[in-house]
Amino acid sequence: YEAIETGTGTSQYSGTVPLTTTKSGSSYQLNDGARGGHKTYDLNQGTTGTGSLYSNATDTWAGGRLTAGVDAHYGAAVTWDFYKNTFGRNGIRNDGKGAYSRAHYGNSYVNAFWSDACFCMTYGDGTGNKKPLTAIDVAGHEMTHGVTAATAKLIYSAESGGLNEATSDIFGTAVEFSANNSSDVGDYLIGEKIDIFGNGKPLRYMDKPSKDGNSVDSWYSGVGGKDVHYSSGVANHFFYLLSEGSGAKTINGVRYDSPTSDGSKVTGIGRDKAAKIWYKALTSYMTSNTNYKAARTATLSAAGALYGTTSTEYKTVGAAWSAVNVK
Ligand code: ASN
Ligand code: ZN
Ligand code: CA
Repeated sequence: YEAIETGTGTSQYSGTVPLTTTKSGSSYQLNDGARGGHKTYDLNQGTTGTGSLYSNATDTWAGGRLTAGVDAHYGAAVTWDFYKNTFGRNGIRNDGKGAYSRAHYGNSYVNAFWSDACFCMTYGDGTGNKKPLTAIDVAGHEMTHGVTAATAKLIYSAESGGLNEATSDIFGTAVEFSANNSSDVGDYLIGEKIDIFGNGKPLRYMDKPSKDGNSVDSWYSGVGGKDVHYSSGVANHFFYLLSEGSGAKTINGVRYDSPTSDGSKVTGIGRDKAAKIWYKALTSYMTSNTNYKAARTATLSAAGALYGTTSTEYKTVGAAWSAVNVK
């Protein structure tokens, strides 16, 4: 007999978090029976297979190799809850089945990735094995690649690849806000907790993507030739403008200043509505070859279906795309 339990974990980035676990015999496992049986494994620096399912004598998870497992298990739970509570989506493939997560991949591996082949999430430990890439926005980003693969299937190159990446940044960010975690608060920065550069700077900025030195703030002919993590800037910027509007703004203590490519002013409709529009576009209107111009059409169709074509929401979608030069 296995019972669903609620344990407590000490995470690396999110403070003390609740964990849904399973009691099996006299020990506990990171096996989430409330979210499709999502399990978290310790790869123990390996790079293949599943390593070992995290288990512990008590339901209090803290210290050593457990830490990255705590973040990974929690990140999968808040991502599941975001999709369920916000869109009624029942897991990554909307079939009620949990994926699984693998922590401690490789040695000083500075990346995290989703794989459709294993239907699983994998996290490296970062530089010197000290900064696992297990923060909430990274977990939400990676698992969203699974959602995109199950829906629009945006091809991971050229403009559709930028849209694929942006979809992961958009919902990774939405997961981070929805988790409402006081140690890892919501922001429009990507990877601000994992310190990949070692200087405290985030990987990406949605209010002004060019702040990272590589991403683009607005569309131009040939933008699809950029790495997908940089061409994504057009859509990340669109999403920020649609949510929060142009100009300066402070949210959860972070200062943003979002420009427009044509000097126009955009008034945001809020991130919840913006996320609903993007999700509807992703799941109803985008296809594998959708490019930026087609994304404009897809999100307008989504806003029209959700709010009507004479709504402020519909008009702001058009204004926000125009502000990133997608006309
Ligand atoms: N962490 C990266 C990403 O999700 C892995 C990759 O380059 N696909 O974008
Ligand atoms: Zn990605
Ligand atoms: Ca973030």
